[in-house]
Amino acid sequence: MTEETRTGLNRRQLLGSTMALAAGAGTVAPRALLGAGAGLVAGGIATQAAAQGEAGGQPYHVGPGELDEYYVFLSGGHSGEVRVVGAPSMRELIRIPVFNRESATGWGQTNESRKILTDGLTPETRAYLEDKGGIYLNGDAHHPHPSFTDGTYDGRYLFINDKANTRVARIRLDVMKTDKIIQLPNQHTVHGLRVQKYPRTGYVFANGEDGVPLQNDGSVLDDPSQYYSIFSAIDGDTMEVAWQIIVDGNLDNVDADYQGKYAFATCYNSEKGVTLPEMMEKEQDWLTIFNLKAIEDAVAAGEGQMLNGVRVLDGRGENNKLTRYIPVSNGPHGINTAPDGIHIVANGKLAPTVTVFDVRRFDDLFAGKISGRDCVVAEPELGLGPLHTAYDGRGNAYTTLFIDSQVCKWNIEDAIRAYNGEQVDPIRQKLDVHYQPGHNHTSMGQTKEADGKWLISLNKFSKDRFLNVGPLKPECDQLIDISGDEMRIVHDNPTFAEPHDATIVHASKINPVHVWDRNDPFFADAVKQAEADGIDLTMDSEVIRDAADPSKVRVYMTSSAPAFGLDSFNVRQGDEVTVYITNIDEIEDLTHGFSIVNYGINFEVAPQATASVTFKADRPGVYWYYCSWFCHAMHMEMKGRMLVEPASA
Ligand code: K7E
Ligand code: CUA
Repeated sequence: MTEETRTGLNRRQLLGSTMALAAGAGTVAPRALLGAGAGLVAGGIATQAAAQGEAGGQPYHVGPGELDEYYVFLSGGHSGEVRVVGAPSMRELIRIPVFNRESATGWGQTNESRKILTDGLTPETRAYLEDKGGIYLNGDAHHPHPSFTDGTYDGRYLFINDKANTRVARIRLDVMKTDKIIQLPNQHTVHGLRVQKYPRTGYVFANGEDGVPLQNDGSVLDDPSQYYSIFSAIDGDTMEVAWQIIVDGNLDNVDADYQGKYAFATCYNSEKGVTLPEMMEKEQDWLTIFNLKAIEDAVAAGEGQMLNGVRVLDGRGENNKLTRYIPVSNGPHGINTAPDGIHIVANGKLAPTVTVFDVRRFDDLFAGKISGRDCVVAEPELGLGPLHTAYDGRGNAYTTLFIDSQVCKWNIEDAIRAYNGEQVDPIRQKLDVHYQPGHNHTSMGQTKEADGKWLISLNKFSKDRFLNVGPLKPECDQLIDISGDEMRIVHDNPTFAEPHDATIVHASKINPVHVWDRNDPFFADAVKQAEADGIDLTMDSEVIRDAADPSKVRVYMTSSAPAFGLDSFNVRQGDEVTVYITNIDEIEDLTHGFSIVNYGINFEVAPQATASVTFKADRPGVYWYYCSWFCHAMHMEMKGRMLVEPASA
């Protein structure tokens, strides 16, 4: 049942009537009343608190100047970035460039970001990108997940995958900047990504989706019997691949337990097909379970093979000691561990059911005492196209139904009772969402501290939901109040291309700094080079020509509102120029930018940071550089000239 059908009014009618009422009431925000439709219709003019109380809801309006209770980390999908949004307001706070090239911050252009974007590439990729600018320009980010300690978020890092170019990135949450990106060797695509919850992260698990030959050098081509999918565990502290497992079938999504013993992945295409009909042949696919202790023992014993610098073990087939394959209906998609630490749910996708496993039985499964299906404790039929499940910490689960365009709320214990033959219906409510939901996520719902307050449904289609913007429509994120017995949609907003997944983290878990620390490793290379040149970055503005290689010029410049340390500098046509800008302002939010006109250069320098760029001064003439972030009343005057002397003929 939707909000519309309960009140008998559609949103637009309701908005119209509340506008008029709000004008009379003076202080009541229309948006607050809109969400509290039931209270409004029943009681006439109502305050937000009273109306929401009557409807069993919680306040969600965040007024001007008020702060949100949660950070939401949304993947930017094929935009390749991470977006940080506040909940419940759903206001976008910032975008963190990761796999993309970003114009405002200079991500992909500054030396600091290019080091991060290139350091972890495989040698083959490095060679491939050599004549293509050295970095990938695209990324397909799906799964943003913060690091854990003891079953809940610890505020250190956020990890995210790039499906398109087989990479995993780490974002430092203290500065909200990407600090490591690695490309996984031997693997082809990273789809599912989640992290070890206990005792800590620990491992970052990364599913290889597509199968390719182990040595993918052209020696094997159209022979799918020699294609392999790979499961990787990355050490979240060092961002190095700890080990890899060859598996049967294509891995889709992954999650981990609260005991630190197992990771598990949904798996489709157990047929190893390469065409759609081949992939759909069988009725059943698998949940693949990874036994972390057994794998670590095998790695320590030197089993398997070293391949491109990584220990690769074989986890294929029945009764190997590293993995188990539990049959589930064809093509499962999401896999989600409940905050009770016991139940995990595989979402049917092509089947109308979800399959509930009891993680406590996995020990016996590996010991050979029970069979895979003995670990299944429920399999409720929820509707068409179940993709992902979230939890409220009160025993309820919320599953997106892609084809039905609904979120289904159901009770885990009742589903278990029904599976055992009792006459109970586990389904509590089905809520229409708009439209075709993929992931959903509850506040703190992937931790043992699930608080059951908010659910975000990430809908793939928005159709008529917003002003038409032409053939390419935005996606639609909807905020749902799950604090009461009934789910209620309280807000929706368009998003761009396209958040697959999100994580809702209580603000108390994240503690970003206000200005950079001058000792931050992010610009340690610049500090080191300056020291070698006898430069104090916070004091000196100077041009230094390299003694050993005179074609190299280093330009050091402070920036302090409203002036750069140099009004102009001279270089020669053909010089390789590196400009280091150090923002010596200490005031929070006083960011400067550095752009050189017609040289295609722009980047940000936040307070107390140093940022640098290297380019070839191959155009002679006068080129103004200017501060690109509006920093001061005389911001327009914050500029200078680069004078490029023509090479002598
Ligand atoms: Cu369902 Cu990539 Cu998590 Cu998209 S995945 S929806
Ligand atoms: Cu500095 Cu604008």
